[in-house]
This record gives sequence, C-alpha cells and structure tokens, in this order.
Amino acid sequence: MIKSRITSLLGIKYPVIQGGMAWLATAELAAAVSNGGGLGLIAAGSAPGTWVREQIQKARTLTSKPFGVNVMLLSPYVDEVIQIVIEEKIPVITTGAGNPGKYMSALKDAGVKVIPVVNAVSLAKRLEKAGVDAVIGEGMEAGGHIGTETTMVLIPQLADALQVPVIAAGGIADGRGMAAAFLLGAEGVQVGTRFICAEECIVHEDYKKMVLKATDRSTVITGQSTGHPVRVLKNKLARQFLAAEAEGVSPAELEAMGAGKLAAAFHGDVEEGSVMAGQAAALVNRIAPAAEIIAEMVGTCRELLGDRWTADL
Ligand code: TUI
Repeated sequence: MIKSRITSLLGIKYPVIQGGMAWLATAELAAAVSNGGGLGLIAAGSAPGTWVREQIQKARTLTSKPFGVNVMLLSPYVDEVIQIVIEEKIPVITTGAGNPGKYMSALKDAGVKVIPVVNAVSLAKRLEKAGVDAVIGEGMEAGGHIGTETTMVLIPQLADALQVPVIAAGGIADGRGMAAAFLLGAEGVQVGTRFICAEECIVHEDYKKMVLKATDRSTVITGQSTGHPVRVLKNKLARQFLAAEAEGVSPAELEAMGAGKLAAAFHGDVEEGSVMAGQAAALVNRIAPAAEIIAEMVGTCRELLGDRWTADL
C-alpha cells in the first residue's frame, strides 16, 4: 500500500503541492490551489517583503484553507521575507535555489514547517539532519532554475536515503506522472507548469498560449555556462542567450542579459522575455480552474494505483 504523510503534515486533502513560480504564483493561484484541496503557495521570488505581506493578506480573503510561501533563497529580500512568514504565522514554506539551513532554527522555533527543494541526495541528507519536515526532489525536467538529475532517478534515491517524506517535482503534469511518482517512493507531488494554465494564474495570456502550444522539443536550458541553468521555452531571448554562451560571453554579461526578463514575459513579452516552463509544458493542453486540474490528476492517479491507493493518500 502506498501511504502519504504529506496530507496530515500539511492539513490538506490531496498530496498536490503547487510549484513556487516567481511572478506567476500570486495570492489568486495560491488560494485556488488550496481551495481545490492541494497546498497553494505565494512565490516571494525577488519581491520585497511588503509585496509578500500584501499577497498573504489577499490570499486570506480568498481562502480559509492553509497555504504557504515559496522563498527563493537568492532573493535580496530573503531575510525580510522569512521575518514576514514568521510574523504572519504562515504554516509552511518551500524554498528554492539554495540551502535554507541558516533560517532553520528561527523557522522551527516559530512553528513554520520547512520543505526545501533539493536536486541532490547529499544536500537532502544534510537538510534532514537540520530538521526539515519533508523535501521536494526536483528533477531537471522542471522549469526555471534546475539541477542535473532526472525525477525518475532522483526520487527513489531520496526515498531510500531519507526518513522524512519526499515530494516529487519535475515533469509531473497529469495523473500518470502523479501515479509514477508514488511508485518511485514519493508521498506527494509538486506541480508547477500545469498550474501556469490554471484559470486563476494571472500571468499574461500569451505566456499561457506558449505553454499550450509547447511540444516535446520546446524547452531549452540556458545558463549552463554561468552555473545557473534555467529551463525556458524557446524564443528570441533563449536563442540569443544560447548563441552568446556558445561565443563564450562572460557569465556577468550573460546574467545581465537575463535580468528582469521573467517580469517581461509575465507582462506578455514572450519573445524577448524569459518564459520559464518545464518539459511538462508538452503535456498541458487546456486552461482549467486549479481545482479541476487537481481533481483530474487525483482521479487518474487513483484509478491507476487501484488497490495501492489508500484513504490517506
Ligand atoms: O528555485 C527553483 N526554480 C527557480 S528559482 C528562479 S529565480 C532564478 N533565476 C535565475 C537564476 C537563479 C534563480 C527560477 N526558477 N527551483 C527549485 C530549485 N532549487 N532548483 C534547484 C534548486 C537548488 C539549487 C541549489 C536547491 C538547493 C541548492 O543548494 C545549493 C547549496 O547551497 O548547496
């Protein structure tokens, strides 16, 4: 029997966690995912604390269910975001793009559950010792900033190495992926790209259209030479970036080329902006309410797992 400790850990109905997508994961999406029985999160990205606090307050007007904050650890505002999470009594954070170790004691003392995204087994083991409540193992199929391992090989290794529950991320956009993740040893899934095409995601409609049109060859990884690999949908910016990398342009110049470009895409400049999305974009074919996406994924997963599905999953 497959079990999930994630639903009881987080007080949610289904073990479906929304990905922390900077700019895209606002109060509207977070509330819609939580209302649908998953765990919605507001992505702090590189936004100042005041914005994060406003979003938390807005989400509270849209849902009475638990929701979290995704903390992007490379943000210049990370210290104030952590402080606001504590002050606002947010029950859970997920973290990305770094090691949340130095914030662990403050967060644990305040009763905030911490679920870091990891892309390597060694980091996951260190973070388990530091007291995290679960980990999100993210394969390189994911969108945005990624590691090098695939979901298929990372998840069983994490499940073997850790006592805390593992949530699978990267490439999961339907009930088949969800069922596969459970068979690999995960106890929950994190879904990002599919929720870009949630009705409640406030990103520009041209960004959503690009995800809907994506096929198996639509994403590329930029930034391999800078040490910050980022998976995006192929467009003019991505082609220019890859050409510059091939010419040996310096990491500092490349970083400058990418700066502010996610915001541009968010506002609809999908040729010169950075349209971050995972390989699972090829699996996303319709816009639907977040609750419907969750219900469909859970329904298919339940059918596929048959007797292996348990009531607490
Ligand atoms: O964080 C993400 N995805 C992101 S963050 C982001 S903003 C950004 N843009 C350009 C460059 C850098 C960031 C866009 N997409 N996903 C979770 C994730 N976390 N992926 C990889 C990691 C990660 C990387 C290193 C987690 C831990 C880590 O630890 C390094 C260490 O300190 O040991």
